[in-house]
Amino acid sequence: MKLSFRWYGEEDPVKIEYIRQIPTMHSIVTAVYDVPVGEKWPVESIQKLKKTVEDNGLHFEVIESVPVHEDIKLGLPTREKYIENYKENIRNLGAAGVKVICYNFMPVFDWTRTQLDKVNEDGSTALVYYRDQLEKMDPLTGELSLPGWDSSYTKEGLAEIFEKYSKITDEDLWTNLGYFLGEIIPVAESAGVKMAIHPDDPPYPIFGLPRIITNEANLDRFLKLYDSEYNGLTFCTGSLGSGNFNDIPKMVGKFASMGRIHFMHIRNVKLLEDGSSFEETAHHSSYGSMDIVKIISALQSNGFDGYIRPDHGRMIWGETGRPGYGLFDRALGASYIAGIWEAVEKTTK
Ligand code: CS2
Ligand code: MN
Repeated sequence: MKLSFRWYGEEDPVKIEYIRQIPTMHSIVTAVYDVPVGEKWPVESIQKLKKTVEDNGLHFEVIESVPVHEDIKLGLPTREKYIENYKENIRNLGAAGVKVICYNFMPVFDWTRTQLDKVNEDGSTALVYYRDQLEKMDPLTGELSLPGWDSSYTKEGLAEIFEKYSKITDEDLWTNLGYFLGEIIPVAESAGVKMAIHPDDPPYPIFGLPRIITNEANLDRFLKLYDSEYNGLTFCTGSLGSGNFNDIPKMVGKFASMGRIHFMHIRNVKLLEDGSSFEETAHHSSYGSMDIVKIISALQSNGFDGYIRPDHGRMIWGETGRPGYGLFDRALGASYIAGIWEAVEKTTK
């Protein structure tokens, strides 16, 4: 297992010098952030990022994310140009030593929460998703501001994209994803880069938009769309785990044994009784609905040797900055993961 940590580049309030001080840290997960979605990343930007990471004693092997242009998800004729750019990005990243590229296929919105600063009893704050709050939100009024999505949409732009998606069914999205994989996976194979789709978060439709990377049956279907080791998964325990229909340790074991998990995002969520609300918690199993020891045991007993990063943390010790992506709680999560990994390894051999 290779322990890794997400870093948002020079703009990130978390310093890369601090990330390297987390025990057993192996690699930085990052991206080129100043290029619009769908365009080519300049080779100089990739090289600069690689140098910064390597100068700090860390590996530059995982990219999160190379975002997929909406025209590809919508299956529009203009997708061809964006797919060609995507292939070029895969080739250039592979040439720079990148081994895994994380991406997602969620229409319009990436991860969605209804509140970014819910105060816990201990004074820390966390990201939460409450169904009743979501039902009151209307993205088309233009007042919505969500952390994980492209804030460059204007009110009109958003209305337009919703109109385009109103004609897209789940089956259309599957077809468009299959087409995309058919184009990019052969390129990934020859570039030596494993593609790893991130599941939808939360794993059910929101605002009437289709979502398909949500559960075990759909992950099976996804892997069969293009049967190659290079067509794999970013297994995010928090995203898949916020659907009460997903048995996370079982799914981790199954997909790891198939050699199709290339990247793990480990975090905990506490599922609330209504079945479609949840709170992000500290990583420790006792705080949420995920059993992190079972998850790590399932990885080890099925031969997982990919990258793991702690996913979203709470804000603790007065830290401010990008919600979910502070240094402190994610560093605690990284140490917790590394500790369990060592314990399971030493007690099962
Ligand atoms: C999020 C996402 O849960 C997560 O990991 O931070 O933004 C994630 O990076 C993307 O969905 C991956 O494409
Ligand atoms: Mn994730």
